[in-house]
Amino acid sequence: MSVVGIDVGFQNCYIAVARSGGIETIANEYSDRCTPACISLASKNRTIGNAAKSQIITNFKNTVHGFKKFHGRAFNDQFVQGEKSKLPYSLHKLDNGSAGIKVRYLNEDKVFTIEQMTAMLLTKLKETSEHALKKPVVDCVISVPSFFTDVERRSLMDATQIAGLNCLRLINDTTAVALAYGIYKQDLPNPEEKPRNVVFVDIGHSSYQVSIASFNKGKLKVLATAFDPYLGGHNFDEMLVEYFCEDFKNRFKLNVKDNPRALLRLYQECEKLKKLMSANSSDLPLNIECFMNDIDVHGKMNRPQFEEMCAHLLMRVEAPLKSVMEQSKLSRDEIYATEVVGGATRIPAIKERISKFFGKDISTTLNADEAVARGCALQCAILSPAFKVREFSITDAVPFPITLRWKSPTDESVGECEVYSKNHAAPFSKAITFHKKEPFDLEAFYSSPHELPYPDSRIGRFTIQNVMPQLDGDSSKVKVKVRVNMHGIFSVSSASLIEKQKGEAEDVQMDTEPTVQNEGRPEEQNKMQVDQEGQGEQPSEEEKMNNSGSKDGDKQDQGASSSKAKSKVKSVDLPILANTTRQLDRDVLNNFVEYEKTMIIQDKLEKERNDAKNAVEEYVYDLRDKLCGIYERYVTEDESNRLTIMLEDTENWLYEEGEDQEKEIYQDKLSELKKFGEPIEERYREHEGRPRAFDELGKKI
Ligand code: ATP
Ligand code: K
Ligand code: MG
Repeated sequence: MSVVGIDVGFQNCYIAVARSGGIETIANEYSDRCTPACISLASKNRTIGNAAKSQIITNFKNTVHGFKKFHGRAFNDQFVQGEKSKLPYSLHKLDNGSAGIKVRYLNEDKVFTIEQMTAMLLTKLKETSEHALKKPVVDCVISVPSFFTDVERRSLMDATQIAGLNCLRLINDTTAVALAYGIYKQDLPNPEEKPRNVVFVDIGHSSYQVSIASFNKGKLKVLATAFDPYLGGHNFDEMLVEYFCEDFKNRFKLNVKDNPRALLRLYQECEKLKKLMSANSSDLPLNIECFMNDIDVHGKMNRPQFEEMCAHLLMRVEAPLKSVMEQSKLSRDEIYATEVVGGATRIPAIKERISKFFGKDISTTLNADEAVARGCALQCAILSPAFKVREFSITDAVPFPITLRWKSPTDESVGECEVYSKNHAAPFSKAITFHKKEPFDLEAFYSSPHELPYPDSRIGRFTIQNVMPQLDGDSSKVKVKVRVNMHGIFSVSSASLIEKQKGEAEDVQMDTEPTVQNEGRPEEQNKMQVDQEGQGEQPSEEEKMNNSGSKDGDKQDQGASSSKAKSKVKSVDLPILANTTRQLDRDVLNNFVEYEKTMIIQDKLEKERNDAKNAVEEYVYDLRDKLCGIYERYVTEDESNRLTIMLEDTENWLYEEGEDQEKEIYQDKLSELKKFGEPIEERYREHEGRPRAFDELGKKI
C-alpha cells in the first residue's frame, strides 16, 4: 500500500510520501519539488508538468493550465464564461453541458473533459511518486479547496479514478495544513484542558481559504472555515499586466492584448516582478526583448505603487478572517497563532493585513509550499494499515449547510429539514426515520445558495425504492442513513424497512443527536448497527458506487431480510436510486479510464522512439570524438576515413529523412554503426585492458 499525499494546486502541485524516515516531499525528474499544473498536447504525445510549462508560449493554444476551478462547471456557467476570454486555449461545450477543453492532439481536434485534464496531471504525479518510491502507487490522499461543493468534489474524484488512483480521502487544504501543524506538536493541551486555537490561512494562485482549528493532544477539530474563492496571486499578476498593457500602449504603441503570445510572456514577467517586489521595495525593472513587432520593451514598478494599484484586492483580505472569527465565537486573544501558507502570503502587504487583523505577528513555521502535501501524506499514513503513525483524530467542518426535502408521488406531505448545519462535524452519518407506504424521494441541496461559490444549490435526488405498507395497511418505518463522507461529499448511504413496532406515533422522526463513535476500519463499519451513527467512517463499497454514478438496481439483490441479534428488529435493505447533479456516466468514465491508459502508452512509445533517435545521435558524436582521440592508434587511416564519412552521412540523415522515423529504424541504424564501431572499441579495450589486468594480478599476489 502506498502512502502518498498530493496537493493539486491551481498553479503548483506537490507530492509528499511516507518513507521509513517519515514524511518527505519529493522532487520530480527536474529535481523540482513543484510540478506545474500544466499539460501540453502535441502531434505525437503530451507533456505534463515542467516540460509543458516551457511550451506555454510556443504551443499556447494546446498548452492547458489554470483549469482546476472548472471542475463540475457548466460551459454556460458565469464564472466559466468570465474566464473563457482570458484563456489562451479554447473551451468547448460538451454534450452534457459541461465545460470541456479543445486542443489539437495527435493531429486531430480533440475535446477533453476537465476530469481528463486533471487525470493527466495526476498521471504525472503518480509516475513521479512511483519513481521515488520504486513501487506502484494507487492509494493516496488529495487536497481540495474547502469551498468545493459536492459537484466539484465528485468531479475531482472521477479524475482520480481516470488516473488509476484510489483516493482514500479528499482533504480540505486548510485541514491538511492543520494536520501537518498539529501531529508533531508535543505540547498540545491535554484532552480535558482548554484547547489551543490556531488560525490557518492559505492563499494560493487562485483562491484564499481560512480555517480555525482547535487542538488537544491527539486530535484536531475544525471550528469554522471561510474563503474568498476568487482571490489569489493571480489577481495581483493581472493588475500588473493591466498596468503594463496600458503603459506599453502609451509608450510603444503596442496592443498587447491582441497578441496571445505577448500577453502570456507579459504574465510570466509580471509574476516574476511580483515575486521580486516581495523582497524589494525599491524601483524594479521589467524588460522584455523582442516583445512584439521586434520591439524591446521596458518598464518599472515599485512596491508602494504596486500596493496602491492592488488596494482593492488587499481590502478583501479581511472579510474571511472576520467571518471565521465570528463563526467560531472566539475572541482574538483566544487565538494562539496564525499560521500562513500558500505562495501569495509572501506578499508583504497581505502579511501585514493578516497580522494587523489579529493584532500580532503571523507565524510561518510551516513550509508555505509543501504543508498541504505533507498534511495529505500524513492523512494517508493514518489511513494506511501498513504505516505506523501516531494516533490523531481529525474532525472537519461542513462548509455549507445541507437540507433534505422529502416527498412521495401520491401523498401530499412534503417536508424538509436541515440535516447538516454550517460547521457541523464531518465526516458524519445520521439516521432519519420516516413512516411511508410507498417509494419516496429525498432531495438534498445546499440551504443557503447566496453563500455558495457555485451556481447550483442542488446536490441530488435519492429515490428510496420498494417501500410498501405493512400487512395491516399501516405505514412502514423506513430508516434512512445519510452522511457527509470522508471526501466531504453528501450521500444517502442506505435505507431499510423496519418491522412495525408499537408505540411510535410521529410521522417523521429525526434523530438529530447521533452518537459519535471513534474512527474505525471498514470491516468494523460493515458490522455497524442501523441505528448507530458514526464519525470518521471509511466510505463503504456501496457508497463508493453511489458516489461514482451507478444508477439504479445496484442494491436490488441485497433486499434480503436480515435479523439483528441485539435489537430483535427485522430490517430489509431498500434499493436507492441516486441521481446526483452533473455526474459522469459510468460508461463514459470507463472509457476515459481506458483512453488515459492509451495516452500513457502513446507517451511511452514516443519517449522510446525519441530515446532511440537520441542514442543514434549520441553514438555518432561519441565515435567521431574517439576516432580522433583514444581510438586513433587502433584504426587504419582508411578505416577511419570510411567511418568518418559514414558518421557524417548518418548525421545528415538524422536532420533530413531520419528526423521522424519509427523506433526500429533508429535501432537498426545504431546496430549498423556499431558493426563498425565495436570492433575498434574491442581492440582498444583489449589493448588498454592488458596492463591493468597485470596490475590487478600483481596486487592480488
Ligand atoms: P491554489 O491554492 O489557488 O490552488 P496553488 O496552490 O497552485 O493555487 P501556491 O503554489 O500556493 O498556489 O501559490 C502560487 C502563487 O503564489 C502564485 O501566484 C505565485 O506568483 C505566488 N508567489 C509565490 N512566491 C511569491 C512571492 N515571493 N511573492 C509574491 N507572490 C508569490
Ligand atoms: K500548491
Ligand atoms: Mg494551494
